[in-house]
Amino acid sequence: MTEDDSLFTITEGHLDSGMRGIPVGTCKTSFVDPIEGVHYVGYPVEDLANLEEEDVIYLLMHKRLPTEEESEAFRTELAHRAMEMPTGALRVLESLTPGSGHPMDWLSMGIMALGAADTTGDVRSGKKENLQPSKPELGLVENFTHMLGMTGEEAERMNRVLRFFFILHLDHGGGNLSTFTGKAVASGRATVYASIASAMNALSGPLHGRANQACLEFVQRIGTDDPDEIESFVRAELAAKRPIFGFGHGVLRAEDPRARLLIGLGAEVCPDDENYRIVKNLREVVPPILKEHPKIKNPYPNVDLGSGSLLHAIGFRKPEYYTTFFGWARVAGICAQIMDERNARDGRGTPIYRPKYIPINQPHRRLE
Ligand code: NMX
Ligand code: MLT
Repeated sequence: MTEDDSLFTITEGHLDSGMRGIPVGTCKTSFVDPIEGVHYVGYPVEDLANLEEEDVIYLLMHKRLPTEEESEAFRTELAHRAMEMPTGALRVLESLTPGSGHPMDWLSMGIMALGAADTTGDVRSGKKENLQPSKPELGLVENFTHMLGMTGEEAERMNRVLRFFFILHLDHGGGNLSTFTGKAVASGRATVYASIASAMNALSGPLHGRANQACLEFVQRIGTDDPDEIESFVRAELAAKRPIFGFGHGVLRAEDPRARLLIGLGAEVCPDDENYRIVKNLREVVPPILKEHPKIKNPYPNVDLGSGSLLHAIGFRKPEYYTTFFGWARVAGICAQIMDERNARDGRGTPIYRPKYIPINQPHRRLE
């Protein structure tokens, strides 16, 4: 097939169908023949069912079965990688009340705790004792700043910026990665908790929600609002094949109105802030540079360009928390879309998501 081949014609009838049969990518590990069932890299599964499980994993990873030596080496490597649970991760699981939740919840939390232990050496402890008692009647944003102990003008400024940020991040269509992921998981009738946890994992990537953290770190690395120095920095990043955070979009082809609004708010609340001044100059300097690369479809700022500098200016000094603020807001949009999908088709709900992947490099094969 060539890039211009038409694979599928989408009609009205395909909409709200859980994307049934609509090709979205290619796959090298397996395909499902409508009659013969699943094939792993070309082999019908019945041919493989009596092999060692590690050899079949090897097949999926390397696209061929291992030799005897490769098989032995692979099993040794897997055994070597098996590790004791770090104590912090173990404590997370031990802290769960016996009998509460489903074992799948424990599995998910255990995996997340392992991931946290892997990046930080151990899981972090919270500081509950520093928080003011919750007053939900204050509303989402104000209760949050109240719990942090903010008062007076500082609280007012924080409330103003956070409320603005919150509203701008609530929803962004159905196809953004986190929303799509949340709805996909929900379509299997997983709980809303499980669906939202999956959505938040999707949001955590630097090309999606974590771009707000990455963008502020980027701004701090630039460290000057001198346009020539900003230009040299951006060109060096592009030469090193690194993304210019805060620019580009999968759908938008002009400056994101949310970027304009956030930068506009910055002019009110922190016009002299060093990071904010760098952001303003990035907004001017970067688009002409990105336009030199015709493959970049949208050279303009996205929502993440200015949000980190604002959060920093109002007192949130740890960029690694910024994506949690994005997620805090986006949960609402994702839940709303999940509810809509659950109510679709007279309450039967959208069917389970099951897009089609076109098999490549998987000729039919049989074991001798
Ligand atoms: N910096 C460097 N390269 C870029 C950028 C950018 N800002 N935007 C697009 N490209 C590249 C992209 O990597 C791709 O390269 P290749 O063909 O080598 O894979 C090429 O240009 C074409 O990409 P597009 O079709 O223009 O964009 P796509 O839809 O694939 O990606 C983003 C959209 C948002 C992932 C991409 O623009 C990007 O990586 N931006 C920087 C990260 C960022 O700010 N993300 C936040 C998006 C908003 N959000 O909150 O989710
Ligand atoms: C979002 O708000 O989710 C981002 O702009 C990404 C997107 O819409 O794809």
